[in-house]
Amino acid sequence: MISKAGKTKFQIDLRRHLRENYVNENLTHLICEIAEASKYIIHSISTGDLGVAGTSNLYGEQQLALDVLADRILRKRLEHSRVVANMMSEEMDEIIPVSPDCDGKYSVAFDPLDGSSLVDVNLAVGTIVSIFEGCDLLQPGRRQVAAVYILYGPRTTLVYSVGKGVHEFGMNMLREYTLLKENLTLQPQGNLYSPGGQRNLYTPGVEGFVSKLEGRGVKLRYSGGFVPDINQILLKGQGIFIYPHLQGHPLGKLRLLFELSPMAFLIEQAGGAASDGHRPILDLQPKQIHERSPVFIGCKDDVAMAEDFIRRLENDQGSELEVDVKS
Ligand code: FDP
Repeated sequence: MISKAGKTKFQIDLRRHLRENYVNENLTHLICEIAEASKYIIHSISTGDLGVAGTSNLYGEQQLALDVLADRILRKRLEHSRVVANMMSEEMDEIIPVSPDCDGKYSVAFDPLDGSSLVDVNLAVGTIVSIFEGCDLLQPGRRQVAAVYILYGPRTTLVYSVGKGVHEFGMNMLREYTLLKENLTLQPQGNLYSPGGQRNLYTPGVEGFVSKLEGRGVKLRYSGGFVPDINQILLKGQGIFIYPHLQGHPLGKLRLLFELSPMAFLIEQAGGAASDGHRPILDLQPKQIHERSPVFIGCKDDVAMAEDFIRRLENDQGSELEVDVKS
């Protein structure tokens, strides 16, 4: 409950907030289970082994022990939730069936520990979750019914949307999530930017766009972690994050299903936009689980400006955007 002065009169926990927003019982249960899992993940991050697990994921990247742990924690929680039909994790190479009965159930795609290369240097990391109704996970992000991320920074916060605005919760001393801010909203244009990828590999449209931003006096604010960088934009109410197509890497780096779709859902809910440089991220039909896409995400006008630069300076629209999971 928010008073006229914008102050929280008393603490509203996550479950209560979901109920007060008429979110159905199963989805409420699912989001609360994800929140429960995050308590064990933050515990592992704070106290766990930062060494290498000795395994590697699909892309040949070494998995830190914490990736493996976070993945296991979330998977177990979802498996036993009784409301999940299918799930897939950024750390796995195929969809994991949980229940053959899809009725009233949800399918969940998640990145258990995004930004894991930042763990050893003690920078902020996060968990990202995308939720669809029924069994199908290979759907455009616009069909998500909910998206959630948890940011493990100096404080642990959870941000969710079920398509009725974007809301931020903080973990208190009792490890409960209580409401911090409701209806996070983005301005049309921002004064900060978070650019991923190497600048010397930028294509003419992206280089033109970034130079234009810099000419406007926009400040560089990049943490190297997708969750804290998106959280910064949502909480400051402005800014743009890009991980563009690069020379030699036409699909950029970030994964559509585990990272981009859920963040695009949240950013659009806050009045912003997310594009692959040509069309909204939420309209992209994924063909493969680990598909990647370039991304320009944040304030609406800034995203539109990025698209405009790419349209004018790169005439090979979409030609390079075929599926490439190896690059
Ligand atoms: P990480 O590899 O550390 O897990 O997609 C993952 C991600 O981090 C994002 O969190 C981050 O924005 C991006 O990759 C950083 O990419 P670079 O390795 O190119 O810096």
